[in-house]
Amino acid sequence: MMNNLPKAFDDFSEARRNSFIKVKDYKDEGEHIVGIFCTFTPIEVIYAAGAHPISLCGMSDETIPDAERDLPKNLCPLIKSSYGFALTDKCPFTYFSDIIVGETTCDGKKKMYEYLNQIKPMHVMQLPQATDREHALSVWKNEIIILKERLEKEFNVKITDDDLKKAIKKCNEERRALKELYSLSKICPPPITGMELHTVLHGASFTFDKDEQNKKIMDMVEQLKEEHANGVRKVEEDAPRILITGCPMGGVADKLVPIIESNGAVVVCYENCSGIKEKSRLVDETKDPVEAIAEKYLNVGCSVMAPNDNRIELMSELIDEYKVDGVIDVILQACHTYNVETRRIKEFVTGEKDIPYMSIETDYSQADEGQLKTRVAAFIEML
Ligand code: BJ8
Repeated sequence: MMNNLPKAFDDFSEARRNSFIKVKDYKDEGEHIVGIFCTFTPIEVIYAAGAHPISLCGMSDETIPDAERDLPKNLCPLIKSSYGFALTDKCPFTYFSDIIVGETTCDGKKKMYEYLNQIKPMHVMQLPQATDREHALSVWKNEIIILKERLEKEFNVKITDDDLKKAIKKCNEERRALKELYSLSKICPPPITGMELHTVLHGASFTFDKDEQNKKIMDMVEQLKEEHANGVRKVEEDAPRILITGCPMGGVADKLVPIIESNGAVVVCYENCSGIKEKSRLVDETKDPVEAIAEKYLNVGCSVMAPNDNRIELMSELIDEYKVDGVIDVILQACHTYNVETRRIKEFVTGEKDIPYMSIETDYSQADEGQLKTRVAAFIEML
């Protein structure tokens, strides 16, 4: 693979580290930071309150032994790692958060929030997982209003409909720019590798200045398209095209994606929360802002929803649009909802879409690297 990365790529690979400094600057200037954990968090409400949302999801096993003093060993690594960072004050984002917003998604997360609330003020949104759409929508709308009122009280501000509309516009602009970026991988062969794509998406989730970020992304898209048109190729024409689905990839991408790509395949699409899952649908800018925000987030195809038809619907579109040759479903150890859902995903992928599927259960350690290399190589061999 050729290494012709646009200059802005370095900014995204350093974005998380740079944000550590930025978050302190914001605090020194009296601005507010809101820690978040999940794709269900309606970040528009946080922006409308004049605050900065930042992801607190733990992505390394460094703090897991500390977390296991309070939490069971057989719990998802994302939950343990996140809690461990808060417990040990090792994450500046958690340390500087004025308040943390969580949702009642999986059981492990919502029970962990009870302990996290002893370290930091928390606001937990009750996520309706009901199948009755009208009922769920009215509950979720109400939860958004309760969040709005909590932030107004915490930060002594008044959030107007106009503030919400401006925030919706800002978030939609970011979604549009990111869509342009990951849509590059629809090209055969893609002008960007899966690891590069992950690096930019990951970096973007830690970038505060969204206008600057959008510009860098659009410049990068133009540059990569131009190079591709001029015959630059970093991926082989016949490289098998992989879609990754399942749990968030923050803590496993550095281990798994290089294994996939060093075996001659290329990751063209991340359907999960590290990628397209939240970005694929915009918030309707023409509707009442609370209603529009509620509708958008309730459509997130996460396995905590039952039934989770939205995941199947999005995967179906993505498999076709990205001309996917094989699907890898990544399950973090002890994530029951994604683990249970593997059967439905496998049946859909190998049945209706008629392409190969494999599931991988892993954690943040390097212990299974050898086993992953063997299994992934065998999977790619048959594509
Ligand atoms: S919208 S995927 S970010 S809940 S992996 S903590 S589900 S046991 S992270 Fe997630 Fe929101 Fe869904 Fe996305 Fe629990 Fe599973 Fe762990 Fe998970």
